Amino acid sequence: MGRAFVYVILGGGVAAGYAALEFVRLGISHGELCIISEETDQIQSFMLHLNECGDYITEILKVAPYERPALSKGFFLPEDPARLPSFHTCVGAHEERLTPKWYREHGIELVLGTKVKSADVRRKTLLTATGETISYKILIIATGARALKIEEFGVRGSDAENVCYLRNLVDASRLVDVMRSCTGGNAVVIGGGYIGMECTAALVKHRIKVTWVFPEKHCMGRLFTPKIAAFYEDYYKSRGVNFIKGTVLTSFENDSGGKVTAVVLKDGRRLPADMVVVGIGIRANTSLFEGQLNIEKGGIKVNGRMQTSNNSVYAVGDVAAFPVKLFGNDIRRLEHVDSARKTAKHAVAAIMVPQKTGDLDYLPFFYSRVFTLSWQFYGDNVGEVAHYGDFSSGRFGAYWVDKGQMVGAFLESGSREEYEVIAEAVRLKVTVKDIIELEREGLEFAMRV
Ligand code: FAD
Ligand code: NAD
Ligand code: ISD
Repeated sequence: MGRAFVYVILGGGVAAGYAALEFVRLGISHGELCIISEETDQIQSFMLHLNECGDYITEILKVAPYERPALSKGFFLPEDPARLPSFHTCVGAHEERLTPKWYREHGIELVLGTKVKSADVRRKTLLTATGETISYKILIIATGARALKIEEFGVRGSDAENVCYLRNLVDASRLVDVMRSCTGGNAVVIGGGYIGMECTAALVKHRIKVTWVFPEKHCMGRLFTPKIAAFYEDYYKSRGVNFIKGTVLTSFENDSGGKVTAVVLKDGRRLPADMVVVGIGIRANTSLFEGQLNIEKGGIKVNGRMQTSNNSVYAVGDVAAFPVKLFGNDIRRLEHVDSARKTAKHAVAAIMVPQKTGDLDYLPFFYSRVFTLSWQFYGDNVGEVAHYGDFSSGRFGAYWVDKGQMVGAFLESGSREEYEVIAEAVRLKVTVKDIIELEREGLEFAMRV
């Protein structure tokens, strides 16, 4: 059994949605494009389990591409939380909202709730878990990443009903259910990165007391300086969050039903817990293509047109390792939504209008929103750091300067215009002669550029 398409997108996350919109804008015909994704929502996986006449049910419960960032933000609001269909792509970039109806109207085949088990790039085929072979002329790999499990670090217990991860809609729905059952109780959050930071804020808003545990000296070690981290940590402390740093989890204690009742740390401490959230990083979903395509930095290596080592195959989003022109074409694998959106659009342009499409010129952009705080970062966090502003009032920022040029900029609580100017200063790699003067001038420096 098999079907053939001109274009196939493997993966139905953020990048897939933005790629689909670009395909339509650039003029594909009905029946040319297919998106295959294993992602389901909680109700769908439940129904698939129970139901014999699954076709009708799965048709109405399909999960078309959505804005994954919404899961740790709007989806977790205690009052009036965001639910699909409100955050389908591409609303996160203030573009059209692509509902299942939109895909139907544009003749795009959605093969959802379906995992691709193997790929053969020589034959240009994908084999699904349902036994179907789908062939393509051009493939876009948009398989994203999976959350790392504690078992990969030798700790058991991920399957307990009150241990939560967060990567997809099923995880998010489960986390909401567990949070709602733990109001007034204790949570332990493991991992000091984005998931730890955003989930801790959500737990506090659900009136759960959080102990946040991570191995580094400060939170968000991949991006924040100690001074920036100290501001957010103080804010979290003011909201009742307890920090345990420089250690990791070694085991859980469980009740007779298997539920976790306490977390045991390497430093010997034992933390009573009604629930646990684990956010210890991700691995890009490259396995289908290992041995067939070039891999670098844990991702599928592509050129500036998002093309892999096979001419008919492109890779975008979290799974792609691509040359960042601004950093001298250094190969980077970014794990952020803006990069997923822009690499996806660029790949489609390179496929549909190759003569007009050069190499992507991308300015890395990361952001987060927690409680009433929000920050944006542009560029690269290497070199010397110049902090500026007033850390006590929450109006502050930082610049990173490498070899006399501005390479990175961070700002808390900026206006749209302020974010635009810091982004531009990094894009232009403006020359910085005196770092002390830069610190003194702060935002004014970028405003003058
Ligand atoms: P994904 O969106 O992960 O999509 C990959 C898709 O491929 C999934 O649907 C998956 O099921 C499917 N798939 C994988 N393998 C197969 C297979 N074999 N067969 C079929 N389907 C398959 N970034 C920010 O910049 N700002 C934020 O505020 C932010 N918040 C986030 C909050 C959360 C909770 C999470 C988890 C991430 C957040 N991110 C954020 C990161 C951002 O969401 C990712 O960078 C982005 O989703 C990457 O898009 P993608 O399409 O490459 O991968
Ligand atoms: P992360 O890489 O941001 O942080 C991982 C954290 O886990 C680090 O503190 C690390 O030291 C710690 N850790 C690693 N191994 C550990 C271990 N064995 N035991 C205990 N701690 C360990 O990853 P994350 O927070 O899990 O986020 C997952 C993905 O989701 C990332 O790609 C991230 O970019 C994305 N995300 C982004 C945003 C955003 O951009 N606002 C929000 C949520 C999620
Ligand atoms: O990029 C994003 C983001 O941070 C969200 O919360 O998209 C979502 C929403 O803007 C879409 O509802």
